[in-house]
Amino acid sequence: MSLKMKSSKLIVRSLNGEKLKRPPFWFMRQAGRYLPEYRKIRQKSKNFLDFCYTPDLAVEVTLQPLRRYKMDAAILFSDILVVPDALGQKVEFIEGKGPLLDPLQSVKDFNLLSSENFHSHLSSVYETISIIKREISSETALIGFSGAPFTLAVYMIEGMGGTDCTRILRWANEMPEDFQILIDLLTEIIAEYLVKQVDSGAEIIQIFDSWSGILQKENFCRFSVNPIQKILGKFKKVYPNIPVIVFPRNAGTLTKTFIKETNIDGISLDKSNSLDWIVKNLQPYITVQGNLDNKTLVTGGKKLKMETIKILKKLNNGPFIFNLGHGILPDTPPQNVAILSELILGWPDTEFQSL
Ligand code: 1CP
Repeated sequence: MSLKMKSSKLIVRSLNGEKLKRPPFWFMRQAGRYLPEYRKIRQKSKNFLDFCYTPDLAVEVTLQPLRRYKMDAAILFSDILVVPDALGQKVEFIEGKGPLLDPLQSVKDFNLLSSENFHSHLSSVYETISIIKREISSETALIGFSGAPFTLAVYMIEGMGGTDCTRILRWANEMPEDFQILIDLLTEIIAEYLVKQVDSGAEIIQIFDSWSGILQKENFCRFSVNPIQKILGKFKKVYPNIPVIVFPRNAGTLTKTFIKETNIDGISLDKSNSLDWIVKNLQPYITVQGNLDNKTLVTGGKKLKMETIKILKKLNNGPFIFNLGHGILPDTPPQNVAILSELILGWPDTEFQSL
């Protein structure tokens, strides 16, 4: 008998290697600022982390996109930076700017981190998961997630996103042993965090390695691929049948290394991977997820339809989950998300109707 979980949920079937008539779909950041109902409820909490830690609010915003668009999965509403917060690092979200952390300056600062209260700090996240699980339909899968060790380390050392990453690269290149201590600490706690999410009701896990693309091959293997494989090892010991998707953003051809060196079930791809390359190098071995340009979803119109159909034609000949190459942008018209969802839901009939 196959080790894989028997499930009727389309995304799980796809992650078990099945090719489906129309692909299952969900969108990164499907809950968020492009939705007026999100902006309204978001005002109830000035502090973004408080918002994430309030189950009533987090459940409500998780469900908002599903009421509009019939995605095949809900993704827990939270953020990757709850992990450093739960480890005791100071994390804030600045209105209109994004996350701001008290950056780790040297190996001495690792003493400030403690995993002692980690799970109690995140108990409201686990509660949110269990409520969502009760509220979604039996056809909808619930995705839990974490940032990968390297991507979390970027924020913990740089203090914010969007920097030139000189500090993190200096640590990785010039003090790899010190850096490894941080990566190991994160690897350990993330594996536990993911197990707890599944204990609470998550059915699929996605690991976001949004910054792994800045690493060259050797360090890419050492600080992105290896820690993720260690997480998989620990996680799959407890939950061998729960599929895990990894998103190594901007990793280009190094994406192949993940398939060779890890036992992940799905790979989430950004727009930098060409469709022909994906079909040839990845899809024979693994379920692929992606990769519509999120800017095309803002633009809409004929371009959105043509690009979507191009992806569907190329990638739906094997195991495939439709998604974007990166999260939905705040200025995306909600109507464009409706058009995209209808195109996918109606596939393959929509090919002929919409051009
Ligand atoms: O003011 C607001 O409303 C905050 C905007 C926002 C939202 C809606 C942030 C701040 N995080 C989120 C939710 C979020 N973040 C989810 C929820 C589920 C869903 O997808 O609907 C998820 C999965 C994330 C994951 C996340 N957060 C990542 C990984 C994916 C990616 O985008 O590459 C990263 C890097 C973050 C950090 C983060 N949190 C928020 C912002 C604006 C950022 C990015 C900052 C940067 O540019 O570096």
